Amino acid sequence: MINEADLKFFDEMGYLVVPNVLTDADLQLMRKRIKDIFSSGEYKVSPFNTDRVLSDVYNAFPEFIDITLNEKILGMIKQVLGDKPVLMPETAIHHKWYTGWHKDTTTQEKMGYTFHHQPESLMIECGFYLQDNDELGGGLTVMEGSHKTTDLYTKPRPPKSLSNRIATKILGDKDPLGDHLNPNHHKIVDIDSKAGDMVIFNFKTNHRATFPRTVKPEEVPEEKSKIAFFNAFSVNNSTANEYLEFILNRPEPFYQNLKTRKLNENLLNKAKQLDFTVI
Ligand SMILES: O=C(O)CCC(=O)C(=O)O
Repeated sequence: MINEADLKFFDEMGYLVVPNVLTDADLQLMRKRIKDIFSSGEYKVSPFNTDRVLSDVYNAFPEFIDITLNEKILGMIKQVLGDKPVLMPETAIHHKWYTGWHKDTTTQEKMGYTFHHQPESLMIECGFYLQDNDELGGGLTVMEGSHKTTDLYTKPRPPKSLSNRIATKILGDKDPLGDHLNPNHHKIVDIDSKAGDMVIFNFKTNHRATFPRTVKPEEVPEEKSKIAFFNAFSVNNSTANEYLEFILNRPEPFYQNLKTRKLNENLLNKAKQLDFTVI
């Protein structure tokens, strides 16, 4: 479970790792099933999926409901967000997919939404990485405390300074001095998560996928290939509906399924059983 010190850490740093949340059996089952979904082409069950990202996971693959939404997991989500947290319709699986630096509020900020700046607004991603995060990547990299600083990713990147260009040449593009990426000089951390840990992060935390350091992404061996399962939750106040309105207006293909989406019966039952909200 999460203790007071964990909650304080989450509040200050904008992320938290809870070790050993998935059982070994569930972890192996999820890895195998997800690899099968991609290798067999079953991911094409929804036209909104790609061979890298599955959206609206619970509707197409309800077998993941019991594993990723159980009493222990919801108990911890409630410790962070309070009673009746809202599961947003954004459950996703990333497969060999690596994102660059962003906040999960960057797009809404760019589109002119401001509800995430309200003091009572809080949304989190709850991720399960199905491999250790190590030199082959496979987890999350964050800027500690960046949920408290302005979103710089809404603006086009300024040209790199001379010192940054030199550092990049020497060190490669590995956040060296990062004057355009990290002007607030947050500490950058590759989160030391192990397969089956739960990684929680604030939507406003600057983050990206941890890239493999020793090989190219396409050279990561299959047994270590990156698979991550994400649930987005909101505190139970107007944030959830405002966020829903925002994603309903997002133009990307990934979000078009929301317009005709029906809530899955198993998911509704699970929400009733564990006292959380689905919209
Ligand atoms: O795939 C990852 O590790 C990063 C996930 C991410 O950027 C996101 O869920 O917003």
